[in-house]
Amino acid sequence: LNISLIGVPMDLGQTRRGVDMGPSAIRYAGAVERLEAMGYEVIDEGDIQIGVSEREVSVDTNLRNLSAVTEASTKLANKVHDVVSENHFPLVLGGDHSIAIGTLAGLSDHYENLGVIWYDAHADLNTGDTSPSGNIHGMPLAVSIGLGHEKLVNIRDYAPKVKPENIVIIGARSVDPGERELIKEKGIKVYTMHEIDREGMTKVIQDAIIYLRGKNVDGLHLSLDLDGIDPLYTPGVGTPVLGGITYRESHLAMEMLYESEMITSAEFVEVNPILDEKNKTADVAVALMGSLFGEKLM
Ligand code: DIR
Ligand code: MN
Ligand code: MN
Ligand code: MN
Repeated sequence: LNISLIGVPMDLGQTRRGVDMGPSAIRYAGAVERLEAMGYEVIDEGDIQIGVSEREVSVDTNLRNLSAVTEASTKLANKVHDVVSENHFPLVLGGDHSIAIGTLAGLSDHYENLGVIWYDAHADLNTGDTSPSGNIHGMPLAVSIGLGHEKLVNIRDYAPKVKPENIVIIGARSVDPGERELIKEKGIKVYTMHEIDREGMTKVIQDAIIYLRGKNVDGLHLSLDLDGIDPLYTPGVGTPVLGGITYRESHLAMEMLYESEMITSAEFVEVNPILDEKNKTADVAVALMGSLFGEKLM
């Protein structure tokens, strides 16, 4: 298996600076070396070029930096599409979570029925109407099911990218009222921290795999927001929320996903080295990549 690493130094989907250095931080933490040591061929495709921040919110939308995010998402979508066409595994490094709009737009037309695991403290299901912040990093999952600004929804000229019933959210503990409505309305599968505490991560991942197999997904994307993990382990994120998934539970989750042989693409997002302690968060991202790609002690 060849792995194509794609960096996306995007920070325009939210308002804290520094997350654009995420791809560098993850490379510095040894992502390429870690995967090569496991026998994979790794092609570092470099970084997607990101435009500049629009200082004013435009008149027709409350979405911040809509043009720049649309442009970057389109470039990323095209890159991801090319990489999958070559039969490489796309491994996308963020950057804020708005980049998932591009990743999913590039992935989904390769599949009849793409599944998505959204590992996150948040649901990222806001639209311009429900967003409390105007930050596009809180919207990528809504965009991918066809809801939100048409510029984002129609990237690569098709929509929706993903069916709501093919999505599984894991680790949610900060969900906005409009997002809660949408989860109910669309019947989106969510394992909150409550289920993880109560049933354990083993059961949660087993159930998620059974659920997605039942939907006959023919590809499975892992979108891992480092704020899904407790800030004790990953402090270098823009919107930390206490009470998150532990380091060990996350390794277990990645190991079980590897064993499922279902994962066909992944992204690691929201690593912000300015807010971090000695690159701890990028180190965790790389360690989790190890488990996701089958690293074993014995
Ligand atoms: C919040 C925060 N729900 C928003 N979202 C974040 O702005 O829409 N997503 N941080 O990862
Ligand atoms: Mn090749
Ligand atoms: Mn997120
Ligand atoms: Mn989040």
